[in-house]
Amino acid sequence: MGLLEGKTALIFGVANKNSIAWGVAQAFHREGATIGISYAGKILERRVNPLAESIGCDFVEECDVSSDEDIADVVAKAEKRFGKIDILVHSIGFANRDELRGPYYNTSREGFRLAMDISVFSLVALSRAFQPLMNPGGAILSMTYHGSVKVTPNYNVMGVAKAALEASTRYLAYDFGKEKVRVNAISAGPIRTLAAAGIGGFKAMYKAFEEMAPLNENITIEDVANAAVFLSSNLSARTTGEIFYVDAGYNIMGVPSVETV
Ligand code: NAD
Ligand code: 0WE
Repeated sequence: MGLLEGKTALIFGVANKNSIAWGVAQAFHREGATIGISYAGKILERRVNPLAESIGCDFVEECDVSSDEDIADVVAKAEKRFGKIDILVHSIGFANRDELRGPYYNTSREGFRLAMDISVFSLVALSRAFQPLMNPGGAILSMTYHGSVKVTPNYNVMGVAKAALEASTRYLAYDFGKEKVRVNAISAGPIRTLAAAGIGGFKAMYKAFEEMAPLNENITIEDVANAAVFLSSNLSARTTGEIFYVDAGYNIMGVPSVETV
């Protein structure tokens, strides 16, 4: 029997087959969950529809999380279709590309606002909007990155946004405790997804990551997805407000290893 049998999950942030959110959708399907998918923007529709179909998911809704109206619409549709839900997955991040290079102090006011709105406030807004639909025993999950606590050159405003996302995870965990809903975040090592495409120096960072991490391996969307299964299932029933690292151990290192590999 699957770990998520009888549970309904809504997953935000599927862009294509490389998306972490898509890895999560597949793993949740494998574990017996009923799945709804949300994506941003009409152009993604033709990519996301066939993916959803392949796991027998026919709740596929467009939602731009910077729009209160879009959020209200997807909540109404989810309520109509599912009644209650058990799991909410937020796998969304965005900053203007020109904010992801050069000094952090060059961040513009509007660039800062946009990154915080889409990457952080959206978790708060979705949590509030879905709160009346969440079953006790449910879970809310988001995706973060270690650039929130240690400097990753060029990650810039996204690092600051992830710090706010992780703090939001703790405040939401407190709020939702009385609803018996848990709120956690997965801190994933670098993965070549759409959100990593075209980032200057990503390839070199990927290689350096592999050398530094105790397990000497990069991580995959399947690794993240399996952790998401755990954090959304009853196996993690007393874990909330936590930042759960799926990074081959990279974050525990203080200096790179000088041993021969
Ligand atoms: P991705 O590009 O596949 O996913 C990002 C998603 O955000 C896309 O589906 C995109 O459509 C969505 N999005 C952007 N603006 C939106 C808006 N206004 N409304 C709704 N959705 C919007 O890339 P990914 O790597 O799977 O990213 C998912 C999450 O994982 C992000 O929070 C990212 O910061 C985080 N993360 C990624 C990595 C990595 O190395 N790829 C590592 C750690 C954490
Ligand atoms: O969270 C992320 C990706 C965040 C991201 C990426 C993009 C690229 C395309 C947010 N917004 C955009 N906007 C775009 O236009 N990661 C953890 C992956 C990532 O991104 C980096 C990294 C790593 C790691 C950017 C600079 C340095 C390192």
